[in-house]
Amino acid sequence: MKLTKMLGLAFGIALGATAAHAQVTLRSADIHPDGYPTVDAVKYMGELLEKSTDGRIKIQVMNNAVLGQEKDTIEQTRFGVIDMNRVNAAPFNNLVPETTVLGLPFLFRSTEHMHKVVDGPIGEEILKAFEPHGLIGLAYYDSGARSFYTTKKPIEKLADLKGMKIRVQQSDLWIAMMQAFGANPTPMPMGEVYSSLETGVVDGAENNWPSYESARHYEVAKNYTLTQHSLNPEILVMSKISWDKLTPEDQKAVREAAKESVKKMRELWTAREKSSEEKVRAGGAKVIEVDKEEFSAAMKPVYDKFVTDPKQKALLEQIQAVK
Ligand code: GTR
Repeated sequence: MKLTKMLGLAFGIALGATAAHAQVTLRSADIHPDGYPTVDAVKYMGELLEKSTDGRIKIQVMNNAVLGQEKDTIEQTRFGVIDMNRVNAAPFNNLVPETTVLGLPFLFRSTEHMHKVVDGPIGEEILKAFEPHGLIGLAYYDSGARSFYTTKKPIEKLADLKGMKIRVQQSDLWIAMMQAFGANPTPMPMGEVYSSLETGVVDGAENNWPSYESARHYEVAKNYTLTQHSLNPEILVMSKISWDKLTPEDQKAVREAAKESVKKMRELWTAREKSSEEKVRAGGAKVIEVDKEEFSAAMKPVYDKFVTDPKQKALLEQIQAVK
């Protein structure tokens, strides 16, 4: 985006928010299409917020990546050009290292375990870590389990990944994880994955059922291997610049609406995981079961590399101790 346009947009928001009781429309980015649970959850949050602020604060969800791919929208959110952003934890890893622990392979024992962690003090601590980087962490949304999918050779055992070009999210953790699996990681934004699979730039990628389905990756990569290697959640953030323009009461209303939308998101997610799985199976995806132990056993180097300082070690131990 051109600088003049960026400034214009930022200035527009500033003007709207200066006068007391001014109308504020918070623009929220998402790469996913209409009807994707994250998109609908933020829309729902907007409805709640509009009600609780007597119509003063609205949210405009700008999905389908109209504001750009995730790495770029994160930067724009830090600069206050975009007010809110719903992004997976992975693209935040390099900026906010505290988020890295959430994506560690085979960390969470179940969705319930992940919920307990993000809903509790550990989750709060990680959300707070966004602030020095110009972002306010508002909430965690579900993202299910990520599994591999490939265009040609199916992954039936760990050795099948050897040398395969696998697309990963733009995060050092994810690059290291693919290397530990024996694959050749190719970081790129989600928007480039379909054509990269189609043209053979990569041999495969990995994602949850809903993204595999909604981005139509199953059309070009039909072998879906249930490794379920990470339950990395989605994170909803707000620009600190936009946040600072709100009164403390309105900030509270934003936080409450965000937290409230989590319940809705979880319902939407459970339903969508099921319908997406059905759709891709009906669409010809071949689903492969594997011995997850074998994949998990290869992950020690990832933990050794990313859980290094005492703070991270403590965080990891706390997460593992959550029953
Ligand atoms: C999806 C996630 C997106 C994005 C995408 C990806 O599951 O919802 O935010 O991170 O994965 O792989 O790039």
